[in-house]
Formats: sequence, structure tokens, C-alpha cells
Amino acid sequence: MKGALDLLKPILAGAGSTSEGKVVLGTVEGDVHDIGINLVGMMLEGSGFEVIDLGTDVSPQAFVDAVREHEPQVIGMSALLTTTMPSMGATIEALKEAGLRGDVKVMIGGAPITQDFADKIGADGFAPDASSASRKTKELVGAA
Ligand code: B12
Repeated sequence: MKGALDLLKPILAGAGSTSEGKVVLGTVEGDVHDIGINLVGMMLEGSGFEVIDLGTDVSPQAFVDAVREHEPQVIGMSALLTTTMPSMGATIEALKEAGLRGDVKVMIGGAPITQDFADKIGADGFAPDASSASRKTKELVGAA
């Protein structure tokens, strides 16, 4: 799968510019699933976003540090385990404590994630798959 993704990446990314905005992506703390968020990242790059990929097992503090360093318009968090979903809420709380919540939109996704959960933790957006993640990011950047 990884090898196929590497081959597909230049095709999906095409000749897209990086003028749409900056997105920080990561799989939350305790979770190493990254196939889905890698697809999301490729779709975003193909739609013209600059993507900063923090990888997997990303702590709330690491998201906060990345927002300070890269000043993205959007962060995208992924969770595939029901046990790691709470880290998404913890990251939103950490952004609030750092005084950064107003500076960045938060989008979440992953197989167990629902719009209802996104509403509960105060995320700005949810998307069920990579192509709708790209549409949702455009919507969030437009609202930023
Ligand atoms: C592949 C896989 C693994 C691989 C991961 C490899 C990798 N590099 O990612 C390995 C073998 C490492 C693994 C390990 C484990 N896994 Co696993 N894994 C899977 C599996 C089979 C597929 C996940 C996947 O890649 N799907 C394909 C991608 C394309 O889909 P996706 O991730 O959902 O992503 C799409 C959308 O959700 C969305 N999306 C995803 N992220 C984001 C982010 C944003 C911002 C947005 C907007 C959208 C978005 O867009 C994507 C593209 O369309 C699932 C079962 C399943 N059918 O889902 C179990 C599954 C997720 N794993 C599970 C479990 C239990 C584990 C382990 C705990 C097993 C163990 N006992 O060790 C460990 C946990 C390791 C850890 N700490 O994270 C359970 C979770 C159960 C639960 N309810 O919590 C599942 C559901 C299997 C099961 N039925 O029991 N796993």
C-alpha cells in the first residue's frame, strides 16, 4: 500500500500550486494508522494546499508546537481507534490553553469519527473520505 501510494502521489498531486493555504496533518497520540490520512494529504496537495505531515502518534503538544511554527489555516487530525479519539478533544483543549484556537480551523476524520463527535469536541469540520476532506478544507480556509 505504501509503495502504491508513493507511485500515485505525483499523479494525484499533479502540477498543483501551493497557493490555497497551509494544512498540518497528523494521526493522534497512541495511534499509528496512517494510510487514510496519507490519502487525505495527497488529495490536499493535489488541490493546491501545502501539507505539513507530522506523521503518527502526534501528541496534543506536538500539534500546538506545529501550529506555532507553521501557522497553518487548518489542522487535520486522524484517529482509527476508539481509544485514541479522546486525544482529538485534548488537542483542541491544548490549542485553547495555548491561545491558538482562534488562529486555526480544526478538521477531523478517520473510520470511527462522526459529525456528531466532531460537534461534541468543538471541531470545525469532519469529512468521511479524502475527496470530501479536500472540499471541507477549501470551505474552512474560505471561512478562516
Ligand atoms: C491497516 C490497519 C492497521 C495497520 C495500520 C498500518 C498503517 N500504516 O496505517 C496496523 C497493522 C499497524 C494496525 C494496528 C492496529 N490496529 Co488496525 N486496522 C487497520 C485496518 C485493517 C485498515 C485501516 C485503513 O488503513 N483503512 C483504509 C483507509 C483508506 O481508510 P481510513 O483510515 O478510514 O481513512 C479514510 C477516512 O476515514 C478518511 N480519513 C482518515 N483520516 C482522516 C483525517 C482527516 C482530517 C479527514 C478529514 C478524513 C480522514 O479519509 C480516508 C480516505 O478516504 C482497520 C480495519 C478497517 N477496515 O478500517 C484496522 C483497525 C482500525 N485496527 C484496529 C486495531 C484494534 C488495531 C490494533 C490495536 C491491533 C493490535 N491489537 O495491535 C493496532 C493499533 C496500533 C496503534 N497503536 O495504532 C481496529 C480498531 C477497533 C476500534 N474500534 O478501535 C480496526 C477497526 C480493526 C478491527 N475491526 O478490529 N492496524
